[in-house]
Amino acid sequence: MNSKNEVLGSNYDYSFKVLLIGDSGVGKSSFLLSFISNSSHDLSPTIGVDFKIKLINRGGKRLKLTIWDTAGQERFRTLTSSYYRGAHGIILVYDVTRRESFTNLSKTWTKELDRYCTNPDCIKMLVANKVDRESEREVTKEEGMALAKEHDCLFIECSAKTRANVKQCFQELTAKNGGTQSAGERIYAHKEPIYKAKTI
Ligand SMILES: Nc1nc2c(ncn2[C@@H]2O[C@H](COP(=O)(O)OP(=O)(O)OP(=O)(O)O)[C@@H](O)[C@H]2O)c(=O)[nH]1
Ligand SMILES: [Mg+2]
Repeated sequence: MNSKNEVLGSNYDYSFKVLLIGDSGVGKSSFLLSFISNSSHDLSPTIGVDFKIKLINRGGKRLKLTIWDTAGQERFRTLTSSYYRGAHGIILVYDVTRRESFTNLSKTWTKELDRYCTNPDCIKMLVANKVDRESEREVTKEEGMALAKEHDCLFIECSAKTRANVKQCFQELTAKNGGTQSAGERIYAHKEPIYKAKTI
């Protein structure tokens, strides 16, 4: 049985709901595609909300990740707000080559998160995407780390295009007992994630 069928057959121990948020065009869908299918190609803006499932191994347990990919466009904001509920992990994405996508995190996205996220133990991860475009960078790594610290987020710099640090991002997010230092900057020592045990 392949992993897809295992998921469909509910062959997992825990489930973990992840939400991707951030401005339109920062690369949320590309990031997810890069994690799920090992590929990257140009995508159209997301309409509403999409989701993907991936089964990973964590400490000998099978963890089912359900990753919700929201549209960054403002016209979908009312719809996407309902998807924060019950999230175990939230990934806030910005584009290092577009400062506005970074300032909008403070202006909009962290406020949305505080308003709609119902899980006080939710793990937050700040993702600086498109680091492959280093010559066009507008936001430094230090600025990203400072914002992550301010909002109690983990922090990682990634590229959905080259797939650099994409897998590590999800490993960090779902790491139990503090996880590994690895490529991510562990800014803040989070409590152990509260996984939702499978109910039969
Ligand atoms: N160079 C580079 N381009 C990227 C990267 N990630 C995404 N892109 C490009 O950025 C554009 C927008 O990517 P999307 O993944 O559609 O962005 P999104 O955040 O899902 O946008 P919405 O669905 O509108 O919210 C596409 O042309 C991608 O190919 C990256 O890491 N590096
Ligand atoms: Mg998208």
